[in-house]
Amino acid sequence: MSKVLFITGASSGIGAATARAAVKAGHKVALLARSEDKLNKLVDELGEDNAFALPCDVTDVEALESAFDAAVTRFDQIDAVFANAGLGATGKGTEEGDIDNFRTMIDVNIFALTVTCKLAIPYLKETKGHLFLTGSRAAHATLPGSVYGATKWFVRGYAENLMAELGEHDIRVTNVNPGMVDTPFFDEEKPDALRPEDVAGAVMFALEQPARVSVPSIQIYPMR
Ligand code: NJP
Repeated sequence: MSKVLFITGASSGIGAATARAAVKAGHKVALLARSEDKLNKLVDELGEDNAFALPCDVTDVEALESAFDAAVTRFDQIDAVFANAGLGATGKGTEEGDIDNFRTMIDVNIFALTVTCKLAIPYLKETKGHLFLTGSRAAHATLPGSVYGATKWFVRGYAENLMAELGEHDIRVTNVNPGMVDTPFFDEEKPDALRPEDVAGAVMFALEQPARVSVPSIQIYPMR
């Protein structure tokens, strides 16, 4: 059955790969990110019947609300929301880290993700839908002084709390925890890392499970 996915962080990396995998599987996608040009290119690639670009900064609550409205106006419903936008792995700890970077990571990885999940709930209640949150292997490790890692520990704990809240509405929650993935998240290529398509494949696996099956957490790591 065709589903409608609302994907943040869809202009590149894991979000764009998930959009491609979803459309290939016969689903429709609403695509959010700030880079309008990249979203428009992806819509051209995926087809206007299947994909809808919603350029916005996810830290802007009103813009996010409008994006949900526009997605439902366009596709009638939302079956899955992928709160995936995120950034910030500098490898630096708290002493060496940059304060503006701390603020951006907290704004996007924590605040915007939380608002995305909150705004998703009424739509997912209607469809008994599926909420995905992108966490990280960094939430299954201790990285000295890492604020980025700590934002992903938030995602891990928050996903568990959401599962406890949303289960009674038959909304499934999946926390996606990739190891290193070769995406624009890093300035340089990572040849031994996962490819974004690998993570997209894991997301699609969880999405396509029958309603009786919950996949609370995905851990997907490179072999090396
Ligand atoms: O990275 P990238 P990934 N408003 O840079 C968007 C996590 N993760 O796919 O706005 C709206 O290709 C940005 O779009 P734009 C990671 O923490 C990764 O690897 O146009 N959108 C782009 O589409 C993150 O949560 C690795 O710049 C905003 C997207 O976010 C998720 O995977 C490992 C935005 C980032 O895509 C996707 O990252 C891991 C804003 N304010 C977890 N700010 C890894 N790559 O190794 C950013 O464990 N975006």
